[in-house]
Amino acid sequence: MTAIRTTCAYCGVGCGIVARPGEDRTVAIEGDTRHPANRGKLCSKGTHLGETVSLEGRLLHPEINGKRATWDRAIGHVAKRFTDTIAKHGPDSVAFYVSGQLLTEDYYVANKLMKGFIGSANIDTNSRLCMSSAVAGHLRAFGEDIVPATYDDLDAADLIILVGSNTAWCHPVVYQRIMAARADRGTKLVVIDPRRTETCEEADLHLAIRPGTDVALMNGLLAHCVRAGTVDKAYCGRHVQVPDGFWDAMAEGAHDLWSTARTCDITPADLQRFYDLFTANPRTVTLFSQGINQSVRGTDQVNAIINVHLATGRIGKPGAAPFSITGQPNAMGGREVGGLATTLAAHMDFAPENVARVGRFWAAPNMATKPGLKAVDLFRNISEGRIKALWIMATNPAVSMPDANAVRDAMAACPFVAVSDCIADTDTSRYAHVKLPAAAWGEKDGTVTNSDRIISRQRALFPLPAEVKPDWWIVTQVARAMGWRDHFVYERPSDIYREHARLSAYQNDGARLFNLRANASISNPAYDGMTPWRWGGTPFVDGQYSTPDRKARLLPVRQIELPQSLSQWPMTLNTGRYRDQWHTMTRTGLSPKLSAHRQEPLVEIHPRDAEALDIDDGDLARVTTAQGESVFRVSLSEGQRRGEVFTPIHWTDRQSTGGRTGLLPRPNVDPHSGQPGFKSTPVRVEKLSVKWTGFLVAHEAPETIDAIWATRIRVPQGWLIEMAGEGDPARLLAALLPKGDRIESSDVARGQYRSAVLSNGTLVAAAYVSSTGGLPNREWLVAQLQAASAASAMELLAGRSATPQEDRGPIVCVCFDVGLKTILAAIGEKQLATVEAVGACLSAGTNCGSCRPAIQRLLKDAKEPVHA
Ligand SMILES: Nc1nc2c(c(=O)[nH]1)N[C@H]1C(S)=C(S)[C@@H](COP(=O)(O)OP(=O)(O)OC[C@H]3O[C@@H](n4cnc5c(=O)[nH]c(N)nc54)[C@H](O)[C@@H]3O)O[C@H]1N2
Ligand SMILES: Nc1nc2c(c(=O)[nH]1)N[C@H]1C(S)=C(S)[C@@H](COP(=O)(O)OP(=O)(O)OC[C@H]3O[C@@H](n4cnc5c(=O)[nH]c(N)nc54)[C@H](O)[C@@H]3O)O[C@H]1N2
Ligand code: SF4
Ligand SMILES: [Mo]
Repeated sequence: MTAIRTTCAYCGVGCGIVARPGEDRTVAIEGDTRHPANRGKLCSKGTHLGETVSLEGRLLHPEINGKRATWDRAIGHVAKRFTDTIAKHGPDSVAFYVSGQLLTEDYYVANKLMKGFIGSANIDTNSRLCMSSAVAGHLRAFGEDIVPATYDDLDAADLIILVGSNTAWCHPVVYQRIMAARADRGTKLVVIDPRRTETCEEADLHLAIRPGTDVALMNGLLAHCVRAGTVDKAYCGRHVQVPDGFWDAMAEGAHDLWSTARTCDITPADLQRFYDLFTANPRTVTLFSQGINQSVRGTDQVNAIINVHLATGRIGKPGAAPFSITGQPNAMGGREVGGLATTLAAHMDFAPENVARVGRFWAAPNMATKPGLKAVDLFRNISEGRIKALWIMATNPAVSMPDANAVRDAMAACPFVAVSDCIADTDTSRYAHVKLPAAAWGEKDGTVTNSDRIISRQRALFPLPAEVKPDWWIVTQVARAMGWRDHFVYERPSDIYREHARLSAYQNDGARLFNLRANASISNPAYDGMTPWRWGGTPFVDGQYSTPDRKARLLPVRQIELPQSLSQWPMTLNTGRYRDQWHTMTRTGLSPKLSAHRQEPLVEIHPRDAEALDIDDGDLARVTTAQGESVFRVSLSEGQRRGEVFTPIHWTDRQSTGGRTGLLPRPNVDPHSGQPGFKSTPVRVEKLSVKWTGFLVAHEAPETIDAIWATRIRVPQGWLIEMAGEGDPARLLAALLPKGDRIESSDVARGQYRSAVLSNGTLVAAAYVSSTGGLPNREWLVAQLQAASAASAMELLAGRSATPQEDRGPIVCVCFDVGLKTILAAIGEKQLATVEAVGACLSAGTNCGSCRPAIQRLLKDAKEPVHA
């Protein structure tokens, strides 16, 4: 097996992978020890990439109106619909909605087609939902969208502040790097998050602030710095433009310790500890993510953080920087090509000289001269009929946009929708008139830029299957068919990369730090052999910023009054991610290993709030907002603040009739960035009473289930489907199970119905329904799907083996299949006191390490058993 060096498909950490493809699209995955982003480490998602590269569910041929079509026809059709629409209604009547999961080369040609040739800037990206507030904050403070930090700063820092980031789950390899720095040099760690996430397990201090009060917290910190003499006046004098009255505002009473603590709803003692840590450790990195960006105050929150770093001179020095960490594998590459509707290309905006410059470089006939519509406005314009043709690439807005029902209505009303995706059936592709089969990870070839500006190659491991084509090819073919034949002549990704590098260097006198001059004439072999490299060096090391006067800007930002909760919507909905699922589950959902960590979409709620609502752990609850409603399984959690609930973003119509978070958030956006405030929507939670609950394990999932609620996940060789409903359980089971040798038992008095189907002596499917609770353990039954010969009828109907089996509990370590109960038992029996000791005993946590914070939590729980 030849080793191919490539980059992980998922998050913005950008881990290097050594992949060894085998027969039949199998692949062995290892962390690349030579890649500077991960130095050989991978998290659970990267480790299990091999389980997601089969052709299951793939879109393999172009389709027009649900029928297979040739590429010629599909491309001709898309080109004609766009050309006709533009001819009739002008260039702003069409739009692209693209993604941080495209490669830089794909992204570059899509942006060029829209902004230089179609002549509109109506190309926005899912990065609008992700880090556009960080982009807007950087532009305001630095004059350019530069992330002035690298992972090396995490190694050099004495204090790391994680704000609105569940790093342990969402950027696990960065989290492990922080843990390593702590072990090596005692780096202090502060986590600022209204929830107690696993990221808090190792922190010196967790500030569970009232959501939406980050500006107050950062302003309070800055006011403290003024009082404590921590402000670097010399740095401010030389390198920062301070608006009139800025320091006077900092001296206001609202920023004293007590007022700040009250606004943020934390104790003054904790706040003082935070201040003291900050004052004592000039080498500070403040890493932030969606808890900051995804807010209607997102841009101000970003600037509140940057203000503190600028004022104290903690920027452009080793171990000192504000660090906006990116989510998607190529979110940063998208910013570089200018993929947002509000940027033009290569870190240039729509200033007339930039439009002229890019127009010259592209020899473009129809340059866009002004910013286009941001994602939420873009879909609104579709629903209002102003945009009549839409092309979606590598994103699933029917799930991931706020108020997703409205987005679905918009797509349904849009006269023409093309969707490029690698998966055949997604919630979004159901609205497509044309489906274009795109290459997936493992087939793609090009570059990505990670959170710390490292450009890495993604390399193909497998040949393109069936009629699948890379995104850059699809876009350029459409561009050529629209008449721009000579402007989109690319034979391979390196042709595009060279052009992108040349544009970044074109008439760039240093005003733009983004400059890939070194690669402007890179040869094809050099591109093929490219090793990861970082552009931009250490930005701002000389205190020179990308503004006209070369000074950074302090921005006066104020904490706004938070709205009172309404009686109709008494609680607040916070949304986010699970450790082992990626967004809308089109890929991680294929992996049984990754599906073991959380088997259902949960609504997490504080036990006292649940009590008041008469809701118990494990109940079903209806979660309702002004936008929509969905049903979740309840999980009581003391890590949740009172008045707040949390739901995961991952489940879609494809996996579930409930747990549909995307339907719930309101489409309110930040005024500067247009980023939606996904982290706070007024909400109501009610218990959902059902007649019965149950589950099904089966090799094949049934098409329909007559239940109020049904949600499915992948298990080895089949599916596990959880259900709840009102109808007649006996009828349900009859309809649910496939044909074959059926065994059943029912106890009408106790409301227990059980049924299993066998074929050739092996289990095909089994279903268990109860109206009094008390369902058998899923794990043993899931294992029966893989058994070479079925257990006895008695065992199958009982749902357990005649010989007692260990109940492992929910899986914590997916690499070694170690369950929660096994870990707790070992901790108790063998008196284990550290994560290392648990690893030595059970192997848990010793491979990818993603579960180490969870093991830490269990160790603490074992020590303080009262702590639920
Ligand atoms: N496992 C996994 N990893 C991923 C992804 C995935 O889907 N799955 N997606 C990737 C992508 S695209 C992204 S953008 C990143 C996102 O990575 P993160 O931003 O770390 O993830 P989230 O879970 O969206 O939210 C982070 C935290 O913000 C907190 N928060 C909510 N409101 C506030 C507030 O007012 N103030 C503060 N300080 N915090 C608040 C939430 O409680 C939550 O714990 O993850 C990337 N990595
Ligand atoms: N409520 C709530 N909503 C959120 C968030 C939140 O925290 N809360 N977070 C937001 C954020 S930060 C993000 S980044 C978005 C993510 O939301 P989406 O971008 O909608 O999520 P994905 O599931 O990653 O969708 C990617 C799609 O592209 C396909 N795909 C994968 N690779 C390729 C490729 O190479 N080419 C093509 N053509 N297709 C490909 C996948 O099959 C999938 O259908 O969600 C946002 N929505
Ligand atoms: S941290 Fe995990 S998901 Fe992110 S790039 Fe690395 S291996 Fe992939
Ligand atoms: Mo994201």
